Amino acid sequence: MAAQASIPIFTNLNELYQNLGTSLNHASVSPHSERWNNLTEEYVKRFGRKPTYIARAPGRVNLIGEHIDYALFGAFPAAIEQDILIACGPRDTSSVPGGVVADNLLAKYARQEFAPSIVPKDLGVPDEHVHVEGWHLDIDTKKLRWESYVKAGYYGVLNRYFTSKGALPVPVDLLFTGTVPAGSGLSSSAAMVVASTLAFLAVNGKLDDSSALTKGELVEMAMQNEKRVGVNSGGLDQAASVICTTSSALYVTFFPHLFAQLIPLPPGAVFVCANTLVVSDKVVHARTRYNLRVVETLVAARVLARRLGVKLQEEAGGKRERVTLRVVLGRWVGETEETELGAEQLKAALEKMVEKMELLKPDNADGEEGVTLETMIEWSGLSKEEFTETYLSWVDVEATYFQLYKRAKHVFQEAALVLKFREVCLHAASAPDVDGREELGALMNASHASCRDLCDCSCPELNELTQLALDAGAYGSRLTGAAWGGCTVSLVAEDKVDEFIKKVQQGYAPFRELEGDSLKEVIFATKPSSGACVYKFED
Ligand code: NG1
Repeated sequence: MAAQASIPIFTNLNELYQNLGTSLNHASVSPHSERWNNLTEEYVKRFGRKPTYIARAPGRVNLIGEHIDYALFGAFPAAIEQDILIACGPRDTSSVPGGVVADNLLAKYARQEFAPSIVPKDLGVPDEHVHVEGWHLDIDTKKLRWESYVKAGYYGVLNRYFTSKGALPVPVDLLFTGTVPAGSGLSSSAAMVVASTLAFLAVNGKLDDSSALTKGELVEMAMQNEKRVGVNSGGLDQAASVICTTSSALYVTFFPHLFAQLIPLPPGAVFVCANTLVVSDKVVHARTRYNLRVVETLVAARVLARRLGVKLQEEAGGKRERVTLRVVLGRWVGETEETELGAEQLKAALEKMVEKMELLKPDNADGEEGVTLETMIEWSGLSKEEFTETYLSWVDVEATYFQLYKRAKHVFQEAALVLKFREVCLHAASAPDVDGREELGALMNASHASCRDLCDCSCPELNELTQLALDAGAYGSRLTGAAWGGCTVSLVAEDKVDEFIKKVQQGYAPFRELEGDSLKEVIFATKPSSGACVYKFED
């Protein structure tokens, strides 16, 4: 299975470039070798010696399946060519153990220096048995700071490999460069966290032996790491950034555990990303947007379970189960460990469940089918204290009306669209006379409508750009990623890409004056790229 594979380590640059795949003409990346060489030369200038590794992690475009990964349903991303590269190497050993100097080729990201501090657990036992309670690195979860993603990547490595006092992390110099536009829904954050995690693993010698992490384990680690930045994300970005390959998209699910399947896309299908140029800052708006969606879907799951008569596991000590919509669905149709739902059964169960959504509608139509905090608590069957402890103590959210009905309906409908998308791709791959592009386009359009109307994560510019894309001949078009800005993704016939880009450029005012590289940066065709890897410099 794709998640069991090991993380590729290259010692030959030609092999590495081949693994990255070929760029389409429209892709906005400079030739691979130039970027990699330039990064290495800059590293030598800034740190006085060659790096020992370069870690690479790509961004991703999610083709379908938005805001459902944290409800543990599957999504369908593909890695893109745009990526984060980190040249790294140990600094001299007289430096603070584990200390980090992180520099960025982009001058607006100022150099950062930090070191983790150890919190010892038990000082009364001999040194080598002293276990480290944890590591501390200051991460400001209220502000967007580039080094937060570096620290997040470091945490997982520290907590997995440096838990006894005998072993200390080496001091490290890092130099970053990136082509994934920030705040654009193409997952620059996950690419930063995955690449940082890989860089710290590599420099500390944790990728070299047979016990090195698998791709799946790296995904799990990066998922935990990214939560430290203050966004309670699911795992789709990290999975795409780590597991994808050049020829396929990835069907990735999270229940009962991470499962990833590489799925070929139909021939002649090209996905074009167009950036609205509305920057959506996930961290700053987390309390009213992303994290609010996470809480709304979790509370919806509890209320739904109660109304459908689905059992919740409440522990004797008073701990309440924070059940997800995927788990409620499974229990509702009698799924057990032995009878895990296959794709067909899951699709049927989802369609049946969508019909039950009226159960989450309030009697009055205040707040567009939303409910106040008081009503939500009452519906949950918990006391105010229990509710706060279960749903609000670990996350900061704010709303006058909480939209349980709309969010749950979106999640179930969108999860079914993903399964249909996967089915069409598999069908097209097995029957060469089948052209699945019309069908895929229609599924993408349905997904955009659900994101816009039920998940409320679109914005006027995204709606305008998706409409322009359809008018310009796309089979389908939708927002991608967390949204409220960022990019659209459109399915376009390979031989129509240039014409399509021209039409969208003329239609979307912020693109009209752009040309050359500036235009390629905001609208570009992408082909699935390969996931994260490491280049090791040989002496
Ligand atoms: P982006 O587009 O990277 O902000 C976010 C989450 C995903 C997923 C999508 C919505 C992070 C790191 N990623 O993606 O897990 O929930 O939104 O489908 O927050």
